[in-house]
Amino acid sequence: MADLVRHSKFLSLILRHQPEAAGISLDRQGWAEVALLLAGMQKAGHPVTPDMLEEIVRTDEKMRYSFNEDHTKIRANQGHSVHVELGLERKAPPEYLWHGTAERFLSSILAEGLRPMSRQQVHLSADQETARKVGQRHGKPVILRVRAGEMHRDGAYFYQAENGVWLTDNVPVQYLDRTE
Ligand code: HQG
Repeated sequence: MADLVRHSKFLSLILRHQPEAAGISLDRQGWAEVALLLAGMQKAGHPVTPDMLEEIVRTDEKMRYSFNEDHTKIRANQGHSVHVELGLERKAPPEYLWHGTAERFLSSILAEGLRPMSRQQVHLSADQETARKVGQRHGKPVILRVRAGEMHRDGAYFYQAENGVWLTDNVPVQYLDRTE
């Protein structure tokens, strides 16, 4: 099991940030060829069989990855730092979304709003519990409420990734409320 986690972290690196670490490239929509990916992972010290890859995708607790229909291609559902066009449809968000961050980022966020930082878009959670977990990854968590409905009515675009995570380009500070 520990092996699968190690391989999954490497997979995330390849499919979101650094495909060249497995000697492969992603297409414009972020897809990698499974056969090339597995060969590249093997060379990089991550021997993963097709069955193991299926298991990694199926059991991932955040649904980070998707296959295409015939499972010859795979991509990350969100979280990229490399430029990809996920082809998501714009979608009207719920009235409120949530962003979990750490206390130490707060003054900067309250000065300039939420920015994508190293990723392509700002990631927002549909519920507070998820936002708390996201925030905890960075330190003492702070949950911000995003007035997404209002932002959308004001003309901002929202997208929802395959795994339910909401995405938008940035969140100006006037749509943010600190909850705790
Ligand atoms: C913060 C994980 C200073 C932002 C999660 C966050 C998520 C600012 C950090 C997904 C800022 C970036 C994304 C500003 C934003 N000044 N700091 N103006 N604007 N920040 O990891 O949202 O496990 O890139 O609050 O579950 O934490 O990778 O983004 O704290 O879904 O699959 O800059 O990643 O999923 O951190 O997390 P991240 P995130 P995975």
